[in-house]
Amino acid sequence: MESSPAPAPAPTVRVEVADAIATITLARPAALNALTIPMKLELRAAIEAAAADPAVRAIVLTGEGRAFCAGQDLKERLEPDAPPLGEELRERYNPIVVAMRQCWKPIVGAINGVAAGAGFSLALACDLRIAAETASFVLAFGRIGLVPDSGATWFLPRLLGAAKAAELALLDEPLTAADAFRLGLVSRVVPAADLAAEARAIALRLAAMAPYALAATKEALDSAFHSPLRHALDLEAALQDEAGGTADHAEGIAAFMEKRPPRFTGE
Ligand code: T3D
Repeated sequence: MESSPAPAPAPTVRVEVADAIATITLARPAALNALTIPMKLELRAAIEAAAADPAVRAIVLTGEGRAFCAGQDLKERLEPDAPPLGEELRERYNPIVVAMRQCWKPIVGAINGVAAGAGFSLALACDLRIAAETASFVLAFGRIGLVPDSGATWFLPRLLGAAKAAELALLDEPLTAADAFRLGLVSRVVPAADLAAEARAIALRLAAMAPYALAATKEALDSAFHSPLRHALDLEAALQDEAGGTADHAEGIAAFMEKRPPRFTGE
């Protein structure tokens, strides 16, 4: 008698698309959404699919349960066939970060709980971050004899300045949500019960804006991180040429003249 095929493993990343927003939820709550290899592949695929989906104009990244993401699943690392760390970064972590930064749609991190290790890095790779009062952030790499990765050493000095970045990275100092707000790492802190609604409200605002202008703004901000003023000015001018040629720009002007809200279509 033929045996029936093994059931497919449960997805560890959930995606819901509604009202032009893709909500991507890390969904291994019993392990604080620690990242396994299949989960990393699912997360990258989810981001790339949302980036390519014409029905999506903004993305929310969040976690299920009491954590945002506890970083690498340390139990998986103990498995005998665990790949070398550098390979894991090059082949699975780094492509997620690149997909998030190359995605031309804005990504709102709804940080619902602890963001540790590469989970902190994922939060940093979002365009905007809002946090529940119960959220916290810790690099945690030093505690296990590792180097902050998945973009943490790139994002943190740029977002917080060199001194604070060094304190977090070298001392593994944890941050509460209130600390993160004070440092400018998150845009707002809300009661945990309000986080999903607040993230949705921000994503809805973004989804109603002119998509090309948002994409070009994201590109200009990223580029400015590492380019001289002269280059930033040139890039702004080139992107503005493009934005100025869109139907959405014409619609924005028309709406202003007619004293009504604009209806941006992405054209
Ligand atoms: O491939 C590579 O390794 C290279 C890439 C590395 C990137 C990285 O992310 S390295 C950093 C990895 N992450 C960590 O070191 C964080 C480890 N976790 C913690 O420090 C703490 O769990 C937290 C600060 C995140 C939360 O603490 P707490 O007290 O709220 O929860 P807990 O009791 O420690 O954890 C609850 C459960 O989640 C527990 O499982 P159990 O005992 O109830 O069955 C714990 O084992 C599990 N868990 C938490 N973090 C991880 C994890 N399981 C696997 N991997 C984890 N990272």
